[in-house]
Amino acid sequence: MKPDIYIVLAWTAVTTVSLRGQGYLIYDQVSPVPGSPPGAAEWRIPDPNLGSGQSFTPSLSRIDFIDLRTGDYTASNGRGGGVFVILRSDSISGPIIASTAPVLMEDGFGHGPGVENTVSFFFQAPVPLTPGTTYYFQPVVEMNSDPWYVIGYNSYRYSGGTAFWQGEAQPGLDMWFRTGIVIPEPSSLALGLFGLAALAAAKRACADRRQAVGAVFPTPPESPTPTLRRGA
Ligand SMILES: [Ca+2]
Repeated sequence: MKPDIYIVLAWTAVTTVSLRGQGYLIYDQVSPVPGSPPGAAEWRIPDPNLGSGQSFTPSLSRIDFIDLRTGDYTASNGRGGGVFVILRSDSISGPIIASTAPVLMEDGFGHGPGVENTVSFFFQAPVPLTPGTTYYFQPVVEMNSDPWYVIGYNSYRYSGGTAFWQGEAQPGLDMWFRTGIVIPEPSSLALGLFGLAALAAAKRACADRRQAVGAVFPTPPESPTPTLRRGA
């Protein structure tokens, strides 16, 4: 049982990087390698052929959300935007298998250097995927929305897919994205039961370390100087 605990803890430490209100986010596919510079490629959404997006190849059998770096393409015009992400199978124009809830953003959101623009798009229900199969996502703006941008770069070297522009693959270019799942936060009852189980396991381990009756104890080293005995 102990090795299993170590495996779970190690796995959690590697892949769980943030805590959400209702649970832990576990990332599956992440396009930028650590230390990548900020994205310098920009996709205008929508593009003329509604063909902007990115392919990816999941390793998990489910997806709950996609993170993008996105923002208002035209700031200070009094118009914000509503953006959502659709998920397709087979190709960038293949069947739509799921869609996220729209995220509404105000005029000027994410506009300007250094302004926070990472946005999480959550699917309305967990979407089952086949690990190792390539899927395609597309950011979409709602009707009457201001155009929006999505950031990417040509140095992410994401090996599970590539960006698309007007329906055409853009080898070497990737949108900045993260896909992942949400693990619900354990309930108080579950935490309490886990605590009791951990306490019982600790007691068992402690009992195992006690010396058995009749065990041979190592003798202490001889004292280098004679000890005075009381009354001698
Ligand atoms: Ca605007």
